[in-house]
Amino acid sequence: MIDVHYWTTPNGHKVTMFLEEAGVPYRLFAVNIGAGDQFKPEFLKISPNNRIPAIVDNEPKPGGAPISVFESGAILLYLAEKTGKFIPSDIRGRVETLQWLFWQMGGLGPMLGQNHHFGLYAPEKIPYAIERYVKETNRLYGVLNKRLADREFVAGPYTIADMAAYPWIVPYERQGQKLEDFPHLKRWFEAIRERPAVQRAYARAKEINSAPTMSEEAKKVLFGQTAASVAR
Ligand SMILES: N[C@@H](CCC(=O)N[C@@H](CS)C(=O)NCC(=O)O)C(=O)O
Repeated sequence: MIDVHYWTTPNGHKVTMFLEEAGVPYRLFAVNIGAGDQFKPEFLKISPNNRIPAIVDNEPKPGGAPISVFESGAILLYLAEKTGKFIPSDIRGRVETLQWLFWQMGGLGPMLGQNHHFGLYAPEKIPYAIERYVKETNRLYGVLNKRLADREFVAGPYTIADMAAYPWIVPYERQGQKLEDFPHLKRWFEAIRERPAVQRAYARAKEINSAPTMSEEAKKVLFGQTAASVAR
């Protein structure tokens, strides 16, 4: 049984997408990041960066004490290695998967996160910042579109690299993008959206929270964090 410390955001969906697809039993523990649950000492013990998601594997493969993992890319890789699923076992397929997983973790996620911040949440509308991240989002969508021109999924077969990227494309309209401009990405996006496991993962999210995470109260918790925020 895997314990998933989770909230209903793109990085949270990555983990439930994997677990649903692989048929691994799991329990969801809500960490309401808009209410400050990510600063609770028991959560910081397993996720010292005060971010969801984190998991605890109560039955690690070698036995022994439970293993906890934070960072969604590390979690996907851990689960793929544990189950032998959604990462090819040959070195070429593995490298394809890992480089696109890291591309998501280092590029697509952080840049689209800034797009959301400056476009939707920042108290001032700063044209330079909005334009910078809408354009960078557009560039990254272009990279993914090109990659998908001659293969079904990012690494060939469906892998953790697709699971990492998909939830970040879901809010494409709010990111100032049109899927019609990226036909291969659109085909990929629609194919993943139709997967029963993806639908189950997003349905689980609704059981935990159906309200938008962002509110004026949540902004006070989420923005302006400093070292003091995690020193409690
Ligand atoms: N690189 C991290 C990013 C995780 C992340 O940014 N999580 C957000 C929700 S999507 C969060 O927990 N935010 C809480 C906060 O900002 O205090 C990962 O991929 O796991």
